[in-house]
Order: sequence, then structure tokens, then C-alpha cells
Amino acid sequence: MIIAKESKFVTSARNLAGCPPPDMMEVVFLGRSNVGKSTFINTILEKNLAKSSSTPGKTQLINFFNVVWERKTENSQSIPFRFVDLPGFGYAKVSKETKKDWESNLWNFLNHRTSIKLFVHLIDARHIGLQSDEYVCEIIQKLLRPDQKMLSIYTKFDKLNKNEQHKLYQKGKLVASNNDKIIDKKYGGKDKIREMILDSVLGIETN
Ligand SMILES: Nc1nc2c(ncn2[C@@H]2O[C@H](COP(=O)(O)OP(=O)(O)OP(=O)(O)O)[C@@H](O)[C@H]2O)c(=O)[nH]1
Ligand SMILES: [Mg+2]
Repeated sequence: MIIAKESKFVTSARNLAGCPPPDMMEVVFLGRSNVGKSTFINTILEKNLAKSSSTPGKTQLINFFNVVWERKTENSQSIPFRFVDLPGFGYAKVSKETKKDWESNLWNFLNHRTSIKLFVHLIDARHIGLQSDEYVCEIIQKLLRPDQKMLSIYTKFDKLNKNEQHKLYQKGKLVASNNDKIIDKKYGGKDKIREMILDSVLGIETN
């Protein structure tokens, strides 16, 4: 079991140059606009830190959160690292120029931020296989260094019917919902995802 000992907002940045020094291991959350990135961060941290909204395009900056987690074992150790909430891909309701600017800042960050240990790609469980998600997945795979990993997690699981939920889970996919109860009882829960995140940050091989 993992205990979240500390979670706090640090700062926001517009681009790579404005980011804090890359002096801590980082987990970045990326995906289409409105897929539930900020909500997922709050669910995993059990704290309302990242701003979410039903209107797409809510997160417009790169937001950093310092966390300290402890795995409950005999010789448990506190592990400090960072969560990074990112703007979504494909947000349409801004000018072409602004959109181009955001996306180039985002890709530049993802390509050159040396402290990233884990890319968490969030995908809407109701819309699997979208071209934009396949593209994100392909690009991240290409830029992965040997010390980095990528995890795909399917959000809004509560919006699927029972049969669809079962099928997705049977395929061995990691699933998430802002409705904790659905996930926690039957589908492995937040703790399983926390374990995978921490293993990736520490460079421990799972599966
Ligand atoms: N039903 C359901 N709604 C969710 C879930 N996760 C997020 N939402 C809702 O989806 C909307 C978007 O959530 P956000 O967390 O702001 O999404 P985001 O990916 O951070 O969006 P941007 O910052 O715009 O890129 C909000 O209304 C959330 O309440 C979920 O698991 N289930
Ligand atoms: Mg957001």
C-alpha cells in the first residue's frame, strides 16, 4: 500500500524555459483536451489541487505538483517526486496561432524535459482508437529514453455500461474514474495505479 504523505502545488509555466529546474523525477499526464487529466491527478492524490472543468481547454499552462509517497513495507522510505498536469491536445476553441503556440510548447517540453520518468497517456474509455490518441502514443514511443516509461490509462470508465466495463478490464487495461467506488471495489483501484506510478519513477520493472 502507498501512503500519499504530501501533495502541493509548486508553480505553473508557459513553456520549457519557464519550468522549475529539472531536479526531481517527474510524472507527466497527457491526452486530449477534456479527457480528465486534472481530475485523474486529483483522484490519485486524493486532494483537489489540479483545476478541472466541464469546459475543454481548462488547463492552459504546465502545472507542477510536488508529492511525497511512502510504500508501506518493513523499511519504508519517503519518495519525493513531481506530478505535471499539462494542457490537452486538440482544443479547438482558440485561434490557430494560439493552438500552434500551445502545441509547440507542449511538444518541446515533452521532448526536452530531462526529468520526466513516466508519461501517463489518458484516453477516454468511450472513444478508443482515435487518430489523435494513436498519434500521441506513436510520438511518445519514439521519444522514450531507456530510463523512461509510458502508461496508458482509460478514463471515464463510469460512463461505460457494465458489459463494456467488463470487456475493457478483461483486456488487461488500466482504468480510471472520478467515481472511486466503481474502480476500487472491482477493478484494482487507485492503489494499483499508484504502485505502477511509483515503480516507474523508481525504475523498477513490473509486469
Ligand atoms: N463521468 C466522469 N467524468 C469525468 C471523469 N474524469 C473527468 N470527468 C469530467 O470531465 C470534465 C473534464 O475534466 P478535466 O479533468 O478538466 O479534463 P482535462 O483533461 O484536464 O481537460 P483540459 O485541462 O481542458 O485539457 C470535467 O467535467 C470532469 O468532471 C470520470 O472519470 N468520469
Ligand atoms: Mg486539465
